[in-house]
Amino acid sequence: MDEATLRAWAAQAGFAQSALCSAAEFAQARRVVDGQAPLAERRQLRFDPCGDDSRVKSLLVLLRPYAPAAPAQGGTVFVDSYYFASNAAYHAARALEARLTQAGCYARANVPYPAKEAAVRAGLGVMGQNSLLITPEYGTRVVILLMATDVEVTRVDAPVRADCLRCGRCAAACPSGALSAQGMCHPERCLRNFMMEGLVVPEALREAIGMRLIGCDICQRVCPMQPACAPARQEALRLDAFVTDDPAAFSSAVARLGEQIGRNAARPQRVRAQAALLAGNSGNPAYLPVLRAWAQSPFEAVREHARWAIDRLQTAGGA
Ligand code: B12
Ligand code: SF4
Ligand code: SF4
Repeated sequence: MDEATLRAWAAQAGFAQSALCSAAEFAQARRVVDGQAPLAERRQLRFDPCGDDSRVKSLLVLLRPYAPAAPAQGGTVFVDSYYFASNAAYHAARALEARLTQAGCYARANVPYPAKEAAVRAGLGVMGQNSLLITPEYGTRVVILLMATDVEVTRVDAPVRADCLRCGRCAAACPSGALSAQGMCHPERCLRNFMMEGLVVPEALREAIGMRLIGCDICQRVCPMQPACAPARQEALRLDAFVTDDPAAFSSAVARLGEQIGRNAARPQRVRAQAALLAGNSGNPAYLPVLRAWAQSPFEAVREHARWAIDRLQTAGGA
């Protein structure tokens, strides 16, 4: 298969843009910036596609753009639209992998290499100070998926027109100071790193999480490189659906969330732990009875977050 056909099939699978980067060159690009090596290990990212499988000649970089999510209001929670798009993109990449395999190509979807690096090398955009890929057409709001293939890179494209103004608005807007002037995101300070991960969230970050169930897009929202775009039309999720003592209602809310953002992301105790934090930030004392039951949970993150939420709601004048 040639590169042009491969990219045409990627478009048919629902990816707005795609491009190849050489797998051999990619391996040479390993950079360890701001002490990120332990992070890469923790996430099990790999850096040597050809070493991992000698059939691999290129990484196909697939971009799926998405519109920003509307902010949470009136009892709803924030789920960044990245997670809806990411779930859809994952399945689209699997379908493309099956089609390519059937056509006799080597293709392995959703491979664990640094996606931004691959996208920059494939000529799809540039790295921004917000530590994200900025593309000319969609700004930073793209899901990047990688597929290892045996297709040779032949294309030589014009250089990308995207830019980062180095205006510093992203770093200034980040509520937890996670972005460095060099453009690295420090995971130990990024709110997203603690959302629905099943971890006890450091106390200093709990209030800043606000009503975010999963995802934070503050450093993207303020970026002048984003194109004008209407908010995504997505189902508004209510906090009440998760902060409930009815096990069937909770399971059905989690199952629905799992269909939308992927079951791996929406695991029941993780959702409950995050919902407990959001209840604490809601200012709504109606959640206190459920939180008192959750404060006895055998799951540490649920228990700790529920206790914190109870304190917060009671201090604010709840019963
Ligand atoms: C771990 C991870 C996180 C962690 C840590 C973030 C981080 N900066 O490392 C946490 C949980 C905090 C996180 C948060 C988010 N993430 Co994240 N994350 C990842 C993941 C799984 C791995 C990243 C990683 O560990 N890389 C390891 C380090 C060593 O590599 P790196 O950070 O990519 O840096 C390399 C290159 O960028 C390069 N590099 C660094 N600086 C520069 C500068 C230049 C000029 C160049 C050329 C190269 C370069 O060198 C590094 C080494 O090779 C990737 C998916 C993937 N497979 O890559 C998604 C990914 C980066 N995340 C993504 C998203 C959308 C987010 C969030 C917006 C989610 C949200 N809505 O809350 C936030 C944004 C936070 C932010 N501002 O960065 C998208 C980014 C899309 C984009 N436009 O760039 C990715 C690619 C997921 C995807 N499949 O689309 N994420
Ligand atoms: S807000 Fe400014 S500095 Fe940050 S990524 Fe966007 S253009 Fe670059
Ligand atoms: S995602 Fe939120 S917490 Fe993380 S760097 Fe961006 S603004 Fe900061």
